[in-house]
Amino acid sequence: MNHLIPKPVLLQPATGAFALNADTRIYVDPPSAEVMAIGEYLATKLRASTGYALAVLPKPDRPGGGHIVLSVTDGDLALGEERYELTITPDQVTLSAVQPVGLFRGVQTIRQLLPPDIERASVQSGPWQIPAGVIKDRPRFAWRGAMLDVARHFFSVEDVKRYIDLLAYYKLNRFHLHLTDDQGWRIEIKSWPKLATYGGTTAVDGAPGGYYTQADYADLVAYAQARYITLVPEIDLPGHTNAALASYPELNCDGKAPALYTGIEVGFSSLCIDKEITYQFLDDVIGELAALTPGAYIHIGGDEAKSTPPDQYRRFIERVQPIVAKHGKQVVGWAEIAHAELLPTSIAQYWDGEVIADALRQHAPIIMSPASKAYLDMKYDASTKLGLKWAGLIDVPTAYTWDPVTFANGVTESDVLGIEAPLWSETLLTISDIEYLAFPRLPGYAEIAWSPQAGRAWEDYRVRLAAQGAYLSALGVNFYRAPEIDWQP
Ligand code: TNX
Repeated sequence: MNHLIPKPVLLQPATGAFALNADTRIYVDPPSAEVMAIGEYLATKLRASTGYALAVLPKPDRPGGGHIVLSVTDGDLALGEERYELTITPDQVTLSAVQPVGLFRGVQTIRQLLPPDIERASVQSGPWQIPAGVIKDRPRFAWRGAMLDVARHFFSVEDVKRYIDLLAYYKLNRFHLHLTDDQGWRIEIKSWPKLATYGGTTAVDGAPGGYYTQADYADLVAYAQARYITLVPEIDLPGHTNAALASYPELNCDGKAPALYTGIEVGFSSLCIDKEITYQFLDDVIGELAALTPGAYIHIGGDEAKSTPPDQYRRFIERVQPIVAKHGKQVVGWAEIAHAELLPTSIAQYWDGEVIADALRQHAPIIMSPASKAYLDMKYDASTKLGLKWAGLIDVPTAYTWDPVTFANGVTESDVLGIEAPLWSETLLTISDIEYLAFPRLPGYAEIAWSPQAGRAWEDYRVRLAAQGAYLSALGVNFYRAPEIDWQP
């Protein structure tokens, strides 16, 4: 039981084990469509490797022994909507939660308590034992995120789904999709079609471009939603907009469209702040995106707007926020947005340097993504081929050993909404590249976001991470065998 990541709040091992067998059923209570779907999700994960039928059924009055029971029970939501309790005896596995989402998080714990072969795609020999004990668990932070940049390089719907699956496995609940940048616009906007059909054709260094149709995007949103992950789409503004400026000359102050861009410089592009059409454009783009996005948030970027004069930048951010609000969404932006007057609901995402003071002054909730700790695109060490190093080298201990609350001066626990690990894709071409930089650092971010700070220590974590290696292998993840970890075969 001692290899779980993220580490549960409370774990009491007992003697004996529950054994999954050909007669095991998954009983759900209540048998609503939502809870049945969670039962099916668990069954699907377990069927491939066990070969068992694992029927998902409404819980009968007398379930008898040998089964897994998932129940939503009454309880105070104020104590944590995602919390769950898992009791394993040789006779039964009982997972209960106050909300379906808690069951989904607890199901990930069940997966990790089974032997690593459980994650294989073909039938394995077992045996399939779950050690007896009790777990009571809930997350530290409400925002436990990962970001993927699909603008510098484009990734298929299938690749993105695989990444979402891996985030779900570590109990993350936000997936931030960086959809637009200088090198490519990746989401179909019906009222401004050339954004995707022209602005989406390029990527860094002449790699193939691409974009998500609105149907593709809706598919990703639903896929994340089925895993209790909120997709947070980002349209990066007012800088990082060369692909848009190249697609529509009227968005440029001089009325001339620049060429498409395939380099990796930042800070050279800006929307035209004093043209009204800019705001018509934003209303259309944000309107279409909001209509496709059930989650509460739209990320407006706001970073590195080095070609937008400061006064214009402030005016711009102050005009964009009400547009997002009008379409029923809450603003998230890189922490620079706090140089402007924020709406009371706007969230600031901290990434580097001095810019946190303005966010604190305005009492904006803060997502901590400090580049020197949480940037998945930084190299592990000087010999890492993929990735960048402007924020430093981030080995696995460095990625794990920080506290989001004490990291930046002046921040207190109540300021911090949570953390997010961004993965920028300048150097990444394939899902295998994504996996190599994300793993094994991502499980550490998941633990920082979920587990109480007081229970976290590197020496304990490194042993648990070593055990995770077998699970990552079984999942087929191309992870970096960090030298600080005694990986098990
Ligand atoms: C900075 S972090 C950026 C991105 C780059 C990244 C590369 C941030 C908000 N902006 O545009 O892709 O560095 O690490």
